[in-house]
Amino acid sequence: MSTAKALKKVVAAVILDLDGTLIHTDGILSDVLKAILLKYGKQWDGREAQKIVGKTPLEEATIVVEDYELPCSTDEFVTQITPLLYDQFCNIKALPGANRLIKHLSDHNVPLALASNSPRAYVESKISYQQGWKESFSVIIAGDEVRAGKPSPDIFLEAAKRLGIEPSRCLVIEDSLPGVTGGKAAGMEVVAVPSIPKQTHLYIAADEVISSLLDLQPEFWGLPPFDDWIDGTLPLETWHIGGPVVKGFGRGSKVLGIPTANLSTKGYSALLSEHPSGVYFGWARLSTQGVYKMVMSIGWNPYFNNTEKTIEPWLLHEFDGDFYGEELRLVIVGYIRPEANFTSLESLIAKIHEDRRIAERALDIPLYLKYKDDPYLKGSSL
Ligand code: ADP
Ligand code: RBF
Ligand code: MG
Repeated sequence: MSTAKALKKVVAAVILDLDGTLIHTDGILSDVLKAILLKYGKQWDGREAQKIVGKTPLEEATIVVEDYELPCSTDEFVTQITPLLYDQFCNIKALPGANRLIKHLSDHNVPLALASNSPRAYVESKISYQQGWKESFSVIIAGDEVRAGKPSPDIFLEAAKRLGIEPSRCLVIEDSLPGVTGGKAAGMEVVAVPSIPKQTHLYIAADEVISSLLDLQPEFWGLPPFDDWIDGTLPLETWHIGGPVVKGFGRGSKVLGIPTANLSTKGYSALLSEHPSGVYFGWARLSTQGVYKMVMSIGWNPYFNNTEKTIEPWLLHEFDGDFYGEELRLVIVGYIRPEANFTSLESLIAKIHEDRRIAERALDIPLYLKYKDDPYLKGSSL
């Protein structure tokens, strides 16, 4: 990103949290909880997700047993859930930007620690499925290796001690409130990457709040900057989404003069929860018409304060009319910026047009142009 904001502080080491920060543990955790609760005749409603982020497994179990009034002890619950979780660790995905961050810091020899509230055995198992991670951390410290887990500072202080670096020269990156609290209590700098939507206001203790690891600017902390941005864009591992075009909020063209062909979010909740909100771009295929450049936002559209996370692709082409019901397929190739709020509609519109210009130009670069031929856009059902 281009803006050269002031240096915040120079740090000498980075301490990373695991669940919710580097890996998308939520996905498997809610699946496993759903399955167990069903056995007790209860239905998991996802509301506890907020209460259990950043907690130790024992604390999580206590919350679930109490909330659902399960006829078992917390220990029994842990015994039941543990093998089911282990079975799923291989299915946990790295969050966008996690591999990039770990590789960048370790390539530049920045001392790196992993500090997780999860027990050591869980941590070892989870990271064994992520290529190159174990070797990148000079210190790994787990919740059962200190007297008290986060929000206590113990885990962070122990990580600093083992790294041989003063706590005040450590930068913590954390998604959860207990983690942010623990990092600050340890006297460290803390960047929060909230894994739960629309809770930014709760993270006031953090030194910076970003919406995903893609937005981290290591140079703010005196660390080597990323050098992978190209003309205002960050190349991503491509991903796909598609389906029939549905009615959206009915304000894209009307209020903004920018039509966005909405896809139904049904069936895509996992995909959407895995991808941070923000502005992305790529290629779009409309079944009857062809392949077009595309720029889109994913998220809650802070300016309109939506309650649902939606995907809003703007096809960069003038069409004669609407194409509701037609199949639309998208290949997402890169990232532009986080979602933002704006003080006026005009400034939101101006920003979206700037996104369009960035995407239009970038998609002519061979690196991105090649995905115009992605097999997904030529699917046989089209
Ligand atoms: P909605 O709120 O129903 O999504 P919009 O005002 O955002 O309505 O308009 C989106 C609709 O406009 C699309 O579903 C599509 O049928 C049509 N449309 C026409 N041109 C475009 C374009 N260039 N990009 C996206 N959608 C377009
Ligand atoms: N809405 C926001 O509130 N904040 C944004 O930063 C934002 N960025 C957008 C970027 C692009 C490229 C597009 C197509 C839309 C963006 N919107 C943003 C979403 C816009 O609010 C949405 O399309 C309308 O609300 C129509 O439903
Ligand atoms: Mg729309």
